[in-house]
Amino acid sequence: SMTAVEEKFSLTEVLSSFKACLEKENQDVLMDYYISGWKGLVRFMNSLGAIFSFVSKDAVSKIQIMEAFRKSSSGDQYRSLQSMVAYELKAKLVDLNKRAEHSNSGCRTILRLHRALRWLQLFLEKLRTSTENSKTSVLCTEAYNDSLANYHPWIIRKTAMVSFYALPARNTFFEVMNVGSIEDVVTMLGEAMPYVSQVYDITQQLYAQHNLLDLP
Ligand code: 1PW
Repeated sequence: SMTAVEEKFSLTEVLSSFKACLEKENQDVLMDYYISGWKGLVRFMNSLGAIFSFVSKDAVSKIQIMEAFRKSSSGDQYRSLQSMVAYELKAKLVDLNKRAEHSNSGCRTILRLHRALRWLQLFLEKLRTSTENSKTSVLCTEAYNDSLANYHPWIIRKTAMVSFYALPARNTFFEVMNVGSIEDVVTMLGEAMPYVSQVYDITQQLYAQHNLLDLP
């Protein structure tokens, strides 16, 4: 349950939010679970050390933007990513070419989280298939360069790289996940990651379909 995520951190529960995200009938991505999954990822990042909080701060502010939409009078429109896209586009609440009066639309905010989710996906997959001698900083940097780095200006890339060097070793990483032995983590990731991938793929398709992948 969502309360359990608040009380005791375990990456298993975080990743299960992404499983709960997908509505059975129509594959809509449910906002509340998406947000709850992200909150768990932030706790995960924060438990990796203070240096990494630079990375989580931006995710936190974006989560807050989405929670505010959800609590607003138009909250029902933000029930799923699909309903959000339909609503914001119809009501012209999205800055399409240049940030202006709708600088923090739900669409552009979720796009940033969506791109970051790709990083997480690549990184956890690398971690899952890593060996004892693998360096987390290298795995994280590779995942970053293949995803988010393409959207970040030089100064952010530089800061991100520096904070990756401060990442704990592979063993600590597996412990922080709070899942069990390394074999348990590997099994759990093997089972859970397909759900994260599915959420990623459906979101990517939704954004591509509406030409929203380059929102400023
Ligand atoms: C080990 C777990 C890794 C999970 C990574 C997920 C979080 C990644 C957040 C990176 C944030 C770096 C600093 C912020 C940069 C923002 O400028 C940028 N945000 C993101 C999420 O890429 C773009 O947002 P903006 O400036 O257009 O509002």
